[in-house]
Order: sequence, then C-alpha cells, then structure tokens
Amino acid sequence: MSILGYDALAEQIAHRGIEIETVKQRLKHQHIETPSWGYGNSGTRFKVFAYPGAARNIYEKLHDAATVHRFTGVCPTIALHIPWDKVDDWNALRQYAESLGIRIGAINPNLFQEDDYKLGSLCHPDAGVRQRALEHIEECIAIAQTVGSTILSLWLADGTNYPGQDDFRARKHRLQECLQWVYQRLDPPMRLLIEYKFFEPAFYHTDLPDWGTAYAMALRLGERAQVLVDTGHHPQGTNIEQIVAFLLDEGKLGGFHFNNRKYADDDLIVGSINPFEMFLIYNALVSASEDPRTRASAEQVAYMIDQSHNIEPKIEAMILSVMNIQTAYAKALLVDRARLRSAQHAGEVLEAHRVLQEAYETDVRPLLAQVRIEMGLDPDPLAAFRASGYAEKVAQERGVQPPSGSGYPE
Ligand code: RM4
Ligand code: MN
Ligand code: MN
Repeated sequence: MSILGYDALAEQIAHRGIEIETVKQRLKHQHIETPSWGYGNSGTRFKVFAYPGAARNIYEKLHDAATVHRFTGVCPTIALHIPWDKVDDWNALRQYAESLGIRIGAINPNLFQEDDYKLGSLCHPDAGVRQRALEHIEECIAIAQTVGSTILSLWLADGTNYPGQDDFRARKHRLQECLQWVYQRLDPPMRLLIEYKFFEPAFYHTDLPDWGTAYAMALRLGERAQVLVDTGHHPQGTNIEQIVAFLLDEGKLGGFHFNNRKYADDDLIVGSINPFEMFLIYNALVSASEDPRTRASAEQVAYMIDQSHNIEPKIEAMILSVMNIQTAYAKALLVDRARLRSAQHAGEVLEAHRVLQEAYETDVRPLLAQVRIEMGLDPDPLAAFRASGYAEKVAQERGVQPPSGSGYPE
C-alpha cells in the first residue's frame, strides 16, 4: 500500500533518471537540529506575549524538542544557549536528553546580555572584558565536552553605533587574538562555527558583518573553524545559495541557522516567506554532495534552526519549519542533474533554468508522506501533533509563564 499520488510521482522521478529509493534513503537520514530558545517565550523588543505551555526551563525544552523528533523523525538533537540553559549537573542533563531519545547539539555562548558587553565582547576595547568573554566561552567548551557536543557556535553582537566610536583595525586584531585563544582550546573533533550578521544590535558596523569576514577569520584559525550561515543575516537581495556553493567548495561551510524573514532578522518559520530561496540553497547542497570533489565537505554540514516564535504556537512552528526544510531538500533531490549539466554546457539558458523550475514545481507531498510512513511516522506530523493533545497537556501542566521584559530569556 502506498500513499495516493506516490506511484505517479515515482514514475515521473524515474523519467528524470533518478533512483527513488536513494532519494527516500537520503530523506530518512536528514538531520535538523532545533534550538532550545525556540521553545520558550520570546518576542520583539516591543512585547513578549506569554504562550500557554511554553517551556519554562531546559528540561521542558528538551521534552518539547523530543516531541518534535517523535513526530518528524529527523530532529534528534537540540542546540543550547548558555547561560539561558545552564544547569548544575550537565551529566544529568545529558542523560535526561538520552532518556527522551535525543542528544545535545551545538553549544551557543551568550556574549551579549551582560552589562560588561555594552561596547562588545571579543572586540571590546578593555582587555578585562575580553578576558571575561573568553572565560565564558571556555566554560561553554567544557559544557560541550561533558554533554558530548562537537560544535561551538559563536555569534557576536559586537559592533559600533557611530562612526569614530572605535577603530575597525584595532577591533579586528582583538577579534583575531581572541578567536585564536578559543581555537587553541578546541580539541578534535570539536568545531568552531563563526556566525556573521551585518547589523543589529549594533547599527553602524558589526565586527563580523558578512560571510567573507567570517571566512577570513576561519581561514586563519584552521581546518576546524568554519562559517555558519544564518539565512536571516544578510542584506536584502543577497544571493545566499552562491555563498553556500562557494563555502562548500572551500570546505568552509560549517552549518546553517535556518529561519525566514521579510525585512530584517525576523526569525520567522523557515520557508514561510521565500520557499524558492530554500530550494536553491538545498540545490547547492545536493549538487555539492553529488560531486566527488565536494562530497565530504557537504556531508559535515550541520543543519540547525534558529527561530524565535512571537505569536505562533512554538512546537507547531518548529514542526512546520522542519517540514518546509524537508520539502526544500526533497525538491532539490529531484533536480535532473544530467540534463541540467548538458543544458549548462550547451549554453541553453532557459532549458537549464527550466530543469530547476521543474524540480521546484514538483509536488513532493506524496513522496514525503511515503517516507514518513516507511519511518513508522504519521504522514502529516503537524496534524498528528495537534491530535496528540500534547499542547493542551503542557498548557495545563506548565500554565502561563510571565515572560521576561526583553525579547529573550534573562
Ligand atoms: C542572534 C543569532 C544567534 C542566536 C541569537 C539568539 O541573532 O542569530 O545565532 O544565538 O540571535
Ligand atoms: Mn543565528
Ligand atoms: Mn536571527
């Protein structure tokens, strides 16, 4: 018995010379990490609306993340943010995660919520503040080692608000020195992922504004320093798939923070505003994974969601994001690459374009439904989650937690 529409789709896929069993295998092995901070209350700088049942602590966040994994089957890890998720006993937390069938993923140090960080953290003019930031990172490395995580994910809020406020080159040197210090403390296989963002909270300049700057830093450090691409962190119109292709080719794409935006760093549900962009990003990834020269580079990419849900149900938002990522990946796997290459070589501009369009326009819902059934899951994770009563149950147990004043936990 197969899902309605699956057989017709399988036939269509075979016509493209694509092996459907391989496609299904790859979809079953997809791994998307969800962020602990996506399960708690969060909001904008104007208001944080308390959500009934929103996770109140890291144990509840792990429970919610495990629930997302239970319904999607592809989210076995959760990223932590320190000190938001700080506990006394990291071994116990690790065991609790494992008892729920998940693991702890990337560790994210928080270098923006202390009074000391007003002028920056690793780029701060005062060496004492820089040292304090480094000690926090060192603590995060120790946490990562205890919980069995191999990724230290670094995002800096560093920057200035006014021309002349500080010296660009001096800040660059402070950053280099600090990153060097951090990198020396990372034992294999741990990787340092460097995230960039061109504005906010600093508005005149940020010290790691773009992928090129993060890449230059990573290059100086060594092989286990790589770039993290957060899809919300670029100026409007930036060609993210080109950045992805370039970094993959250089072995420097460490991972993603997926989210979607309309205007700024909106952290909306992945694929909600621009699903075509997600498809093109996955197209770059699949293309690299099918090329022997870049296969290894593509295989070590970490896929993480970085979202904050302001008005929507948090767990549903996470499940929907995961489903949209699966859709983008499935469509990218259906690109007829042989036909694409020959059209590209022949200079057939629109034929090449149409090969991509054809894959993008393919309705992959029957394929994903079939994959989920074969994984022992419900073909519609969102509907299954709603029907499970989990949201009502936690709303009852956890109640409405008064949120913190800022957009993030305190
Ligand atoms: C930042 C950045 C980081 C995330 C914080 C919460 O904008 O995207 O990755 O850790 O938000
Ligand atoms: Mn991010
Ligand atoms: Mn963001």
